[in-house]
Amino acid sequence: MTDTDYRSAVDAAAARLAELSGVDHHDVALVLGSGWRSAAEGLGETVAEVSTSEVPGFTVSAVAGHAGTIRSVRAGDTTLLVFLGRTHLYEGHGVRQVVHGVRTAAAAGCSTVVLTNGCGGLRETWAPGTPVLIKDHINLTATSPIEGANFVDLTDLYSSRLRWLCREVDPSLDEGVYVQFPGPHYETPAEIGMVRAIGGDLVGMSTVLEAIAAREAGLEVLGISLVTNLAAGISGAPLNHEEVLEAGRHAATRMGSLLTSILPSL
Ligand code: 8IG
Repeated sequence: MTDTDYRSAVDAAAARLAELSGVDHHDVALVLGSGWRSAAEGLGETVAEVSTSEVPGFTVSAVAGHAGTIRSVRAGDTTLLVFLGRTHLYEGHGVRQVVHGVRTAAAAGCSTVVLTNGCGGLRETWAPGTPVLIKDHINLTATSPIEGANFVDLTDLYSSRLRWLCREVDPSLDEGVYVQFPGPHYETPAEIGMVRAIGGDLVGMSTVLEAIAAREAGLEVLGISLVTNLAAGISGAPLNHEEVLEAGRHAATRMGSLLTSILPSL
């Protein structure tokens, strides 16, 4: 891979995925973030499971709870490409690595991507385990996955059509603005005060760069956050990675049925 071309790496990844899975076209990509892993069970019939280490261009993750696996799943007439785990910006491998999965999904034929994450919530009514639809984002990473002078429009990035479909399935779903910080440290209470002031509702360390790359690749994007903790300074208690993972595990059943009911209508 040269400095100016990621295309060949993406095409190689999609070709290898087709070869390993025996499925040459996928329809919908699903990226499962922290706490979403068990939501992958029951989505459909797993046709193939490959490790990201077998597919060109993926970095191997070292964070607990973020193992890199890609599944090809048949759900009725839809073929899903399910990414269990993602590369985060804070791992330091660069933005291309962060968005390699989304670009590979587009090259594999996907026209829709569902980006999920675990995050901190700013509204006290969002108890740990509450899913929230992402309606927009604020990018505080100071970077972009777009290379070159491609002025990609981000209006309605988080498809209002797909959010509407979700709320038809589950009218109790709230919506919020997701703010991506680089991490890996959590925010200070003062930073959460800033997030509130600029209109953010959810804070996390993923999703935004992937959503931008997905839009550039022409995909329709659905973003769903799972609030696993109140953002720093809201409850007064310190944030703990194990608690965050535990809240996710508890909410997984609800997330699984949410995904199962919306995927057929995507
Ligand atoms: I899970 O409170 C999870 N990920 N930045 N802040 C940020 N990322 C998170 C948080 C949080 N909780």
